[in-house]
Amino acid sequence: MKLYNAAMPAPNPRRVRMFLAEKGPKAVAAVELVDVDIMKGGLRTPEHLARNSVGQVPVLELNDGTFLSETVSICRYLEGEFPDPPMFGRSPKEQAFIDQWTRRVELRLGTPAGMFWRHAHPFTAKVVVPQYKEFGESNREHYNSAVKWLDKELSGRIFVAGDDLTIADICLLSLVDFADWIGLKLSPDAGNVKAWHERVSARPSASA
Ligand SMILES: N[C@@H](CCC(=O)N[C@@H](CS)C(=O)NCC(=O)O)C(=O)O
Repeated sequence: MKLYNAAMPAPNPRRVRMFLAEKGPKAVAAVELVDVDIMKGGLRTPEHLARNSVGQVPVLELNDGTFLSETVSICRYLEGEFPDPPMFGRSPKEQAFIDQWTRRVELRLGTPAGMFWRHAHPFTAKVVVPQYKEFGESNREHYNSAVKWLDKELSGRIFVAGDDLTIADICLLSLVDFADWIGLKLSPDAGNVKAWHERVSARPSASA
């Protein structure tokens, strides 16, 4: 398999690399990384658009030549190929709760961070035309209140969806780090989120 990838700070390919690292060396070895240079227009080439018509990374090329996009969908496929350790849950109940948390991370925190990035950050000004700066900036507050909500939820919990690291933690780590990089810092009073962040960042997979 091949993973069309982009280096840090791109948050989504990082999720797949981290997922593979958590699955272990056999999974890592099964996927060749092919870097696509976002800054040099690599996502807009006919070759890449044929892999993913949306023009984004990551894309996983399966061994039969099929292209699969969307980070969580890619990880779900890899979960089937490399079931241990399970990161999408075992029982229907575990699976549903992990799905709930993954969606909450993406929707409640990812949406305001994404809107801030697209509409308030100078880096995207050339590609997001027009940028609605006031709207973009308004997402800082939405992100902060989502972090505040998450901080309460994480009280007494080791990982986002319970006692084991799951896809929800991987999504949250890459999101919090990317948000930090674009200027959305964790509030100093988000103690539970910070403790969780230290715990997950300390894993070797965090630097994959
Ligand atoms: N929903 C997609 C989002 C992928 C995404 O936004 N990838 C970024 C890199 S981290 C990208 O390709 N951005 C370029 C663009 O959207 O033009 C997923 O989960 O894979």
